[in-house]
Amino acid sequence: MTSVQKLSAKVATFAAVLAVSALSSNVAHAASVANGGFEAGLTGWAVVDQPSSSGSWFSTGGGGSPQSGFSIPAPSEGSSYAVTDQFGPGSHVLFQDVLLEAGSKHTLKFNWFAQDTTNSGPIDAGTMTAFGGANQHFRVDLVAATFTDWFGASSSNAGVLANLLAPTAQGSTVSGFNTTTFDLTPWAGSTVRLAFREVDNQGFFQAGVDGVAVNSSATAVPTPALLPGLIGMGIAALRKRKNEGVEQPSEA
Ligand SMILES: [Ca+2]
Repeated sequence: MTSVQKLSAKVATFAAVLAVSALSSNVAHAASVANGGFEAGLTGWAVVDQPSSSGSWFSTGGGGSPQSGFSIPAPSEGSSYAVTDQFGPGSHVLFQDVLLEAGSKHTLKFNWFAQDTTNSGPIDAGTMTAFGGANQHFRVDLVAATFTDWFGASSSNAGVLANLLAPTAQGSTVSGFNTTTFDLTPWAGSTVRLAFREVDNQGFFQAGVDGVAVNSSATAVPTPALLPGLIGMGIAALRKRKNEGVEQPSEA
């Protein structure tokens, strides 16, 4: 093996190690959702109920809703999930902040249902307040980690970075979960607040959430297309050193 060949092999090895280490660091720091399957109740999640609301978000195993007793689906995975329930008008938020590592691709996935026992379809007053006109729907938003204006009278979209699920209401009785995926890569390098928002003032409404997860993968790994360039740079460096007489060929 000539010196040029040896150096080429070293450069190729270095590039391979670089690729592997980039993958490893990504796995170690990938975005993760705490208790995304709600198997530990609502641990890791924050709940905010609009003042004067009836009801809240609850942990459930399915069967009958926690307060009003309406039939609700079995969990989409594991043995429990999060659901809203109530005895009267209210607005409820379930949220968690998620750190999205820079240099990675992030795909959010979550399972949901939106059981409106009034069968009236989504009614959107344009805000998430339960006390400003007919309002009966479920929506999912991405907001900044500093966002707190959940029930503002101006607009449901105020401060929203992205609407992940438009105002929705299914009929009754819902038999299972829907699945939504969303690309969070544009927010890589920041912490975002993932918010499940339900409002009702027309009748009983059960919004369910389960299986919330972010799948992260590396985007900054050196690709095979870069390797010839790296090897070429190594060969050029060796030739320069040889011309300067710093290093003699080890084999004739
Ligand atoms: Ca679960």
